[in-house]
Amino acid sequence: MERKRAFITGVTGQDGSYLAELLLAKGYEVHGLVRRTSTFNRHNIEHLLHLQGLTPTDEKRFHLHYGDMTDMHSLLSILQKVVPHEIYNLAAQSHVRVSFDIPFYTAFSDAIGVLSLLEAARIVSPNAKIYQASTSELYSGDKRETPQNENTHFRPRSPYGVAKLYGAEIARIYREGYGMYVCNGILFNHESPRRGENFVTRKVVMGAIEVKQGRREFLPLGNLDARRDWGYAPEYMEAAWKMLQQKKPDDYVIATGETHSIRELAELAFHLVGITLTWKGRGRQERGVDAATGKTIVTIDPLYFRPNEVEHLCGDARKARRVLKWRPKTTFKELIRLMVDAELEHFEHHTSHSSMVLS
Ligand code: NAP
Ligand code: G4F
Repeated sequence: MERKRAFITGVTGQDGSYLAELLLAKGYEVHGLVRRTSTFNRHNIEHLLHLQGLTPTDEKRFHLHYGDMTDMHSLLSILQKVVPHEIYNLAAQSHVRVSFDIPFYTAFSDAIGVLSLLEAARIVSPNAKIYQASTSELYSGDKRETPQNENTHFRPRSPYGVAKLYGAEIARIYREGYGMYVCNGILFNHESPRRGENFVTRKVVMGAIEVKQGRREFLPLGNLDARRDWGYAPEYMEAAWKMLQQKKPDDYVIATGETHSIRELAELAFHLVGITLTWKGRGRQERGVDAATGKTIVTIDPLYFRPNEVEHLCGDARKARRVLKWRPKTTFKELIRLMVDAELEHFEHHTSHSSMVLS
């Protein structure tokens, strides 16, 4: 039987690397889109590249192709060459606060990029099943509208969210208009040791360890009261794959159904490294204090505030549970613990400081 071929955009990112791992384990031939960069940024997929070619007869099942979501010609020519059975569009400028700094670029890659890929697929690979990485940032985060599910109305609050809304809607339009197999995975926040260092879970985990080890005095954060529904990234990629194995394409919310504030996240991460965090003061003067020493170890820095905030996210993934037989396994506490453990192991081997200036 012919081997299944998958094309993954965003393969160097957190999700793309886990998805590549998953599909290779399932026997797929995997093709990933990579951007040309001056310094290599393939640390998330290095282990997969090293897995192959160990002997001259090794079959090569993981291939990388240069291209960019803002360059439709590159997408067209890769699809023409690969003719994939499945396409996973994970590439995006994925940082919400940064999208306020670079709204045009965010729109080109996260909105028009989706259109380019769909149009390229429609022309050269119309039978491919397509997964579009949609997001809980489509929702307003209004507390009165939680938990959010597939029927909750969309009202994005950032340039990122509105670019992703275009992506989600154009994906639906290609499904309904052209009969293409296109699914939106409306994924709530999902994290892992491979999470980018300027997303809050990884930043807090790294910061707590650095404070504990005396590498930094304090950790600057933004809005402590926002709430997120955090799951474990590899499990969410399993859900993405399942969406493309159904008879009919559809949209699915993927979430844990549990929500926690940034404040709770900080308390837990510091607790896991042996520090009891207590809070003093209010508003911008609020600070996190080490209960044992009285030292300030968390501060509020307006640099990390967003012009608009999605305050409250909590997903209702009952449809995915019913149709895809998917359910989250890793709890919030287990997730943060596994991130702390991975970071401690990493710190043992690397001694350099992290940089959190632009998080
Ligand atoms: P990530 O770690 O930031 O990875 C983003 C990937 O997209 C990277 O491989 C990046 O390449 C690539 N990329 C960015 N702009 C590109 C462009 N113009 N052309 C080609 N590639 C480009 O993101 P993630 O957390 O894995 O998320 C994967 C997808 O799911 C994203 O679309 C994100 O918006 C969406 N999503 C994520 C979450 C979450 O909680 N993680 C939740 C909902 C939706 P470089 O390595 O070259 O930068
Ligand atoms: O970790 P974050 O930057 O993730 P955010 O904005 O929720 O976006 C992530 O999840 C989305 C799914 O809902 C994805 F679509 C998106 O691509 C990305 O993966 O921030 C989480 C929360 C926010 O409310 C933010 O205001 O943490 C708050 N926060 C507080 N202090 C901070 C900080 N966020 C960051 N990045 N850095 C801080 O210092």
